[in-house]
Amino acid sequence: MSTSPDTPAHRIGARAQASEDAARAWPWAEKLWSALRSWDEYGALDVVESALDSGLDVESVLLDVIGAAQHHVGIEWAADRMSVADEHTATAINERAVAALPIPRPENERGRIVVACVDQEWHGLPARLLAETLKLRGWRVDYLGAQVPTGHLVGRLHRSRPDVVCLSSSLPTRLPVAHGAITACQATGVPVMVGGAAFGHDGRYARSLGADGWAPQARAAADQLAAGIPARPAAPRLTVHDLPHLEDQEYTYVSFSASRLLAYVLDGLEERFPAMREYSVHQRDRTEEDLAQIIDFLAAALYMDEPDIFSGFLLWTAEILEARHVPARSLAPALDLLAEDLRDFPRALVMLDAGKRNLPSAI
Ligand code: B12
Repeated sequence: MSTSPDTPAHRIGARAQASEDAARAWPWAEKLWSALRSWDEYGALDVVESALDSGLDVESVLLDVIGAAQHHVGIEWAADRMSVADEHTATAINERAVAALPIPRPENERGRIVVACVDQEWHGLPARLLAETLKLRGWRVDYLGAQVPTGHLVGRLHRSRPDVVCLSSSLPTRLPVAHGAITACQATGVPVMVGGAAFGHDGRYARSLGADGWAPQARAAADQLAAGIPARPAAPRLTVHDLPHLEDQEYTYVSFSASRLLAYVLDGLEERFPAMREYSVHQRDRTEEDLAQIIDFLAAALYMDEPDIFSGFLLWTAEILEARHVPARSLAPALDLLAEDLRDFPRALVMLDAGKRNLPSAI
């Protein structure tokens, strides 16, 4: 995977500029957050307009005001201070705010970039922030939005022949799909840059999946692309060439047995965690949803051979449950049940054990 060809001095300069912009933008991000919290769409648009009038540049309003406020939405939702409906409203208002920004047609286009979320990935806003940033930096951008089926994405690349395709994913459970999308896009001869929270804070999952480039944020991505687009990919390859451990079939087994594993754990939990017998229908539904996600994250961790993906998600789930006053104690017996069913799968057992040991001791 190519690294940024710009110099360290350039990078430090760009980072200092970005943090200066972020500091100037912060009061506006707080104002926007207040408008989002009170579902005040017109108030939010006024904040954006005033921030621009105060001299903040459009890119800073996009990333340091709208992006920062959106990030805060996630923190408040996780802490149960915002409902899912509040989060949806805030995201919709922020999407409107992005659309209201003055982003002119570039006079001399640098080249053409396709920006898309991988299939099953609904987090379109992070990709949209990237797409608008690239437009501001002079690229012609085709923004394809959330959950783009890989076959249709490839069809578009054949027709529009962009210089690079930027693939976004926020959830690590989409990494197997992202891998298929990366190799399929590369097979068309178009280099692939990836980003979004799924790829890890240091981009290590992007490297394992053979992407041609990765950046942590939209600004860094735009800086890298301005310094030079990644090289055209080498010969087409199969996904298993990047991840030889997949030959053990553990990922395939867990992902194909997900529904059966879920039913097995749900049945067994009633025995091991008697408090569940008193659960309301709503609590039962939530538990089922959480367990389904735990199995999906185990599958993703097996795919990548990265126990941290699983352990990190369990910790996150424990925090989410505790914030909602749902006992997170049911996690440990659920992991035991999974381990019993998956007793012939050594990598899964290591991950389940590491995940259990990593849970907060109070659980
Ligand atoms: C809004 C939101 C949603 C919305 C998305 C709507 C939309 N139009 O985007 C909806 C409601 C659909 C949603 C659904 C879910 N969500 Co959600 N969501 C969020 C939230 C609050 C904001 C996301 C966002 O816009 N962030 C703002 C931007 C600025 O984020 P960013 O990643 O930093 O973006 C930058 C970089 O990543 C980079 N970048 C992005 N793409 C690319 C691509 C390339 C090529 C490059 C180089 C760079 C790059 O540039 C961006 C700008 O600088 C986050 C919380 C958060 N803090 O992010 C949770 C969050 C991502 N969601 C989460 C979850 C769990 C879910 C659900 C599973 C919930 C559920 N139980 O159903 C579903 C899954 C849906 C799916 N299949 O994808 C969790 C993920 C937890 C985890 N451990 O992985 C988070 C972190 C919430 C939390 N606080 O815990 N969600």
